[in-house]
Amino acid sequence: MVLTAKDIAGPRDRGWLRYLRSDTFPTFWCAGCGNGVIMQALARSLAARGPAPEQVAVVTGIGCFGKADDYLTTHSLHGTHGRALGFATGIKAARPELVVIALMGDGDCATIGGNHLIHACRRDIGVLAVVSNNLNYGMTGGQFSATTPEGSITSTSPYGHVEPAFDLCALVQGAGASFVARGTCGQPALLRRLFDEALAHPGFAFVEVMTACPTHYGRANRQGDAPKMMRGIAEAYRGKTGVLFRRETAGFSSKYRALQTARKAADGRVGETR
Ligand SMILES: Cc1ncc(C[n+]2csc(CCOP(=O)(O)OP(=O)(O)O)c2C)c(N)n1
Ligand code: SF4
Ligand SMILES: [Mg+2]
Repeated sequence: MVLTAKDIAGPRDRGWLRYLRSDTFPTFWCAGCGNGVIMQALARSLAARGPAPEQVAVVTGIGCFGKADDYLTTHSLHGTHGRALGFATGIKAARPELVVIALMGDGDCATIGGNHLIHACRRDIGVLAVVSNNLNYGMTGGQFSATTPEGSITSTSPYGHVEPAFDLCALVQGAGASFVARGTCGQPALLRRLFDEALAHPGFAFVEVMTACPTHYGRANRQGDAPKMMRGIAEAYRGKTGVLFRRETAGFSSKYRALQTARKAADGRVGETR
């Protein structure tokens, strides 16, 4: 039997289902993968904040989490690996009225995509960046990424990983992000609150979700089944979740529009918007 989104949602609070394309279910994700938890929390936040699906543009790169746009009724752009934030920046700059969300894996966002990440932070553009940090390249067979902890066993570090990992929240804060938060896939209510706050933020908002890839990282590092892994992740990040940094900002789009209006007024071109 193919489950519909309605079956999964349970009897209450179904407004968020309009963000999900249940005709495409079941998803590509393995049983126990944390990505579904993230997607559901995001759909609930969108429903609570109220933008219609057509006011939202979701951008993804390549990877397991990059499949998320297949399951959403929003606009979607499935880009190339590591470039989700580049595409998202272009969309937000051209259409600042849209809610623009980039959904990325740790490889997509911070390994091949690291350069786009730091510049999106510096630019402080009003994009919500969500990284599903499962500590490896899930889609291609569990290779190590820039967030794989030292000592981990992966398909490309069979003796234990020798490199240290990025702390993504510290990295993006240092690069200029004005909203930085961390949650885990074992805490959906926390995720929902973080997405609510991030969606209300006018500048670059970064939400890292520490999540479970039981198929590769979990199996290689003997972390047990998916529920055990999710509990373990929540425990490991106790005291390191929540909104970690926030500063007041107008965000790129407002600053750009204010400069443009002032310049046009000075040039006697009042009223022109382009
Ligand atoms: C330019 C380029 N390099 C490499 C690949 C192969 N590739 C596809 S997905 C992926 C890694 C995905 O890892 P991550 O972004 O962490 O997402 P996950 O699958 O773990 O959700 C790689 C290396 C590609 N598609 N394009
Ligand atoms: S390989 Fe890992 S990240 Fe990809 S769907 Fe399966 S559990 Fe999720
Ligand atoms: Mg990954």
